[in-house]
Amino acid sequence: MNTKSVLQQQRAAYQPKLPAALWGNVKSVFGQPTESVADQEKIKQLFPATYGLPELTFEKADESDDLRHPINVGVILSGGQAPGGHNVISGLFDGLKSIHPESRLFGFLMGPDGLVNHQYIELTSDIVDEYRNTGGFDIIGSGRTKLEKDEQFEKGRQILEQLHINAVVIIGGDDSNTNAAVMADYYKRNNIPIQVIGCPKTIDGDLKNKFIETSFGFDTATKVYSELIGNIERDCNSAKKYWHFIKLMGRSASHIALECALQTQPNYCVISEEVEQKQMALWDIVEDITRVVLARAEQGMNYGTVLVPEGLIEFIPECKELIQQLNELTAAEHQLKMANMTPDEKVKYMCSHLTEKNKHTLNSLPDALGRQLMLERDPHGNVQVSLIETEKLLAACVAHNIQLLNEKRGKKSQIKFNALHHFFGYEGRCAAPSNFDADYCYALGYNAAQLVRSGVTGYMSNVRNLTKPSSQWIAGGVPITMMMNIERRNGEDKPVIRKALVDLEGHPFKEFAANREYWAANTCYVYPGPIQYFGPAEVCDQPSRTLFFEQEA
Ligand code: FBP
Repeated sequence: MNTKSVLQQQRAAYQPKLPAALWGNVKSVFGQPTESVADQEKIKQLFPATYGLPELTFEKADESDDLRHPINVGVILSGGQAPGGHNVISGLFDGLKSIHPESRLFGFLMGPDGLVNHQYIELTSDIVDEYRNTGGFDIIGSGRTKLEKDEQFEKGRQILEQLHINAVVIIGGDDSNTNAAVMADYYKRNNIPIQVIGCPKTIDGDLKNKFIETSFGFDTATKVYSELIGNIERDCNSAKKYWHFIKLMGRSASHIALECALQTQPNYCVISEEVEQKQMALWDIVEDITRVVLARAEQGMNYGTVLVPEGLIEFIPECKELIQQLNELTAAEHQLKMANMTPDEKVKYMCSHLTEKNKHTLNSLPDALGRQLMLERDPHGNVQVSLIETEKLLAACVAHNIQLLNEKRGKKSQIKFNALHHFFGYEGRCAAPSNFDADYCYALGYNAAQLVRSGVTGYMSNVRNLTKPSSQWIAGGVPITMMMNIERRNGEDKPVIRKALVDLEGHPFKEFAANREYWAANTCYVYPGPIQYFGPAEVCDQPSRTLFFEQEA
């Protein structure tokens, strides 16, 4: 029996589009030297071999500008899955073969660990063809190990030299690309001829700046979530008896929630960045949602939809302060002291080091949430926000408010409030890439092959002008150090790629803010339906609303 769905079989034949500059012969055009976005002197010291490199743009060339020889490349998928990863790999594979048919591509297994532990496979055309235009990272698997230590780079070097690999392409988010830059600088300053190239991946949409217009996967994931939200809104509007609290992935920034709100017009959407700017406490958010619930109840609408960004807790000022102090306790000296403690002893130790204010905040949170903040971190030291049930917390607090009101109201004027909860995250991360992500990812991979050919290191593959037809997309590379600043991580100052949060002065947020009161008071749900892969361009090839408002409005 065939294990592929009919759609999968048809979709395998889709030929992703490329920017015109990458068709045929390509020439490299270098721009001016660059500076990091902040903390220039410190970043320069930390990246002595790769700081200040010039931007690079590819242009169509009449003739090949160099001798063509086979290139061997290793590829790593790093961090959370994002739709389109397989197309980055197929684009990279095709790009390398277009440079020389004897070029070879090796995939390191289960993320950075594969490089360090020498676990790899050669990606041949038989393997790559199986995965074209499919979702997931299962072609080689992914992992979250931090690649940052000299010993790891040296262990990687052994296998890279053994396989005669000229370059490593790391497909990852801001943390993984930061590490790509660290590795690039290490090899370059030690005269080790291995290039390192990054590719901007994350459904969270927070790896973007002047040069990286969007990270791949955001488009598809938000389309999947918006379809599901639209379905819930229709159910909600049919039964008219539930308030749906829907948490959406996005570890830090609220781009996913904002994009889904623009696509589906819910009755309420929390934007974490606004919570922080307005210095709202948890109960301020609860009061505001309660206000909307009551206003709708007045109109006889005891139902609605509320979108909650996953990262909210870290933006509520009092929680942020608490998390910042807990982060300091992840520093080495404290870790050493806590090494042999039981979880309960660790909690006690941490509490004894908190300020009175932070102790008070911790005590005001549900127990389970407090323990999660203290104990559960990913390898990059981030709070594991996808485990925190903020949607349930908010719904329970609103229910509490309504109960207090109902106690004061007569039996006949009771407000009905029944909440249901949902969390959408993993549902969207491995979806088959939309046409936008299929094309964008293929172009990023193909372009990465050109970056390797041009001999650069410490660059991120960059394809821009994305709201225009793909033939007009601009391809090139951005030095990764250019996107960096110094931030406090695990109790230490570290160079990291600056995360792009929702810009409250930007067009996407302004569009939302101009409409949200109307969407709250009325029921104007939009039902986007499932991603379409075949059909007219206005149905199949539309970029996200965020990208549209950022680039076109
Ligand atoms: P990346 O930043 O690695 O792309 O991952 C993002 C993300 O999907 C977040 O939205 C989410 O908080 C997190 O990964 C979940 O991590 P895990 O896959 O380890 O559960």
